[in-house]
Amino acid sequence: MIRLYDFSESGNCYKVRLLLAELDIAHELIPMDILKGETRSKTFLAKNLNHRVPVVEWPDGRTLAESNAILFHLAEDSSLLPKDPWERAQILQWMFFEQYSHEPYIAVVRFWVFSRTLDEHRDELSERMRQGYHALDVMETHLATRSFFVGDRYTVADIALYAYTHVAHEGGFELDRYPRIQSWIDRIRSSPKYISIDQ
Ligand SMILES: N[C@@H](CCC(=O)N[C@@H](CS)C(=O)NCC(=O)O)C(=O)O
Repeated sequence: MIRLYDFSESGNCYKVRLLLAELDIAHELIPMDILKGETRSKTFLAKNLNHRVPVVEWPDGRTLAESNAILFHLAEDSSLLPKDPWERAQILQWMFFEQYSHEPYIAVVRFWVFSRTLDEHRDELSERMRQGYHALDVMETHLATRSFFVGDRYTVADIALYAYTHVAHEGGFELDRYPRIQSWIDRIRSSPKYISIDQ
């Protein structure tokens, strides 16, 4: 059985938990407390030199880090990852967008709130919020003509973007401004095997 090294509040880890639930993949959860530096132990560094969760470990000892790489690998041969090369490239486009233009703003501000370190980051906050809103604007515009991000069906691109978007309000982002994103959130929540971030 595979193991998921996990931090429950992390959207990056939730992406993997959601995918595992959607695909009914048996797994063991290994909770890690990043606030206590547990991902910096020698044992964990042997699994991911970059000291971050999520990490998935296979029974033969192989490990894979980076949430979106994990989604891409675990979803192979499922309905969540199309076979078509053009659609796969579009999925990667949105996953890279998530990591470069979305997560560093929306997830990071939420983490500052969660870790009660907002005051230490006051000087960076308005720029992070501006860039986070830009990411939400891009998503809202893209969803004007489609129900999901790629190929008009639920894929790993949606899971990657959903994880931090649906909790963006926890960082102070006003999701009420984005009706199409809200409808897309509702569509993902209505998937029969959906689990919430705190489940
Ligand atoms: N790009 C990575 C980011 C992973 C990441 O930032 N993980 C955080 C929790 S959300 C972490 O483990 N931080 C612990 C640390 O920095 O020591 C991914 O998508 O998996």
